[in-house]
Amino acid sequence: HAADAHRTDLMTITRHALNEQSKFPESRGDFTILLSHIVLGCKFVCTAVNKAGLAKLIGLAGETNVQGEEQKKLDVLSNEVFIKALVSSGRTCILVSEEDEEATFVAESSRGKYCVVFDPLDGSSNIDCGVSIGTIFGIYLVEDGVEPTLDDVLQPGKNMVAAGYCMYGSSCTLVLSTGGGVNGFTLDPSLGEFILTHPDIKIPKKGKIYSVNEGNAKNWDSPTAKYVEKCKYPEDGSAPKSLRYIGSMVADVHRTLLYGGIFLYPADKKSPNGKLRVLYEVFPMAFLMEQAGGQAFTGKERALDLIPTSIHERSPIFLGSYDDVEEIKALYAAEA
Ligand code: AHM
Ligand code: MG
Repeated sequence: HAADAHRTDLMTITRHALNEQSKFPESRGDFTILLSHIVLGCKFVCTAVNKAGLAKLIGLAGETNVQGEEQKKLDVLSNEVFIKALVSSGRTCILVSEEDEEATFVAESSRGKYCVVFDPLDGSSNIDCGVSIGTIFGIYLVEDGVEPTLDDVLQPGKNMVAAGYCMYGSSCTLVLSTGGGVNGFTLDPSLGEFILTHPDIKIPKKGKIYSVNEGNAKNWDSPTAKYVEKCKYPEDGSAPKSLRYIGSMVADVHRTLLYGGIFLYPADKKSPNGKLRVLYEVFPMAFLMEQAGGQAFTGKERALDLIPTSIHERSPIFLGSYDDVEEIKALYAAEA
C-alpha cells in the first residue's frame, strides 16, 4: 500500500517507556524521566563521535578552540555530559562511571532513587579509526528513605531494574531492557528521536560466530582453549564457527545479540580476572543477554549472581546464545 511507505505512527523511545509505565499504576514516571536524560547523553555523544573525524580535518583535536579552551578528549567529554545529564534529571543518587575513580554521590537537593553505573564511551581504542564504539549503562533502585551508600551499587546484576547500551555505528542504535524483554531503537537524525526498530529482540538459540581476542590464546586456561579449538575443529561433524572480533564490546555484543553466537573475554595468566568491568560492562550485557533468551557465565557462576566488592572490579565473561554458553559451562564444570 502506497500510504505505508511513510510511517506516520512513530513509536519513540519515550512513548515506549510511557506505555511500559502505564502497566504500573503506582509509577510516577521517574524512570521515564531518567531515561530521557540518558537518551540526551547518547544523542550528544553520537553527534560528538560523528564530528570527531571532522575535527581532525579542520585541525581542532588537541588544539585550543575559539573560546581558548582546549578541546576535550571524546571520552572525557562524554563522561561530563552523562554526569551532568544524570544529576540534573533529579532522579539519581549514586553514579559510577568507568572514567571516575570514585563514585559520585548526588547532592540531597537533586537526589532521586536510581543509581546509574555506566561506561560513557567504551572501546576508546577504536575512536581514532572510526570503528563503532558505544555507551553501556545499568540501573539500580535504592530503598526509599534510606541514606544512599556504596552498598547500593555493590549489588548483583540480577538486582538491576534496567540495562542498555547505545552503539555509535553506521547508525546510532539504543538497546534497552527494563526486565520484560529487549527492545532496539534507532536514532532518526532528522527527527532527533530514537524509533523502535527492533521490538522484542530474541537471540538465536545457537550461533555460528565466536568473538574473542585470540592474541591472548597462549595465556588462556584450558576450558577456554578447548572451547575455541572446538569452534574451529568441531568434533561432532558440524561446520566450524566464523570468527568476528571488533574489540569494541558494544559492537561485538550487538552482533552477538542479533546474529547469535558467543562473545568471550576470558581470564588469562596475565589478567586473572579478565579485562571487562563487572558493574558497567559485564552486568548490563549479561542482563540484556538473559532478557533476550541467552546466557552469561563468568567461568564460575551465572554472571548476574556475582556480588561485586568494589566499583571497578573485573570479571571474565562468556555470553551469547543459550546453547553456545551451555557448552562452555560444561567445559568449566568438567575441570572444576
Ligand atoms: P576500554 O574500556 O578501555 O575501551 O576497554 C574495553 C574494551 C571493550 O570494548 C572490548 O570488548 C575490549 O576492551 C577489547 O579488549 P582487547 O583489546 O584486549 O581485545
Ligand atoms: Mg570500557
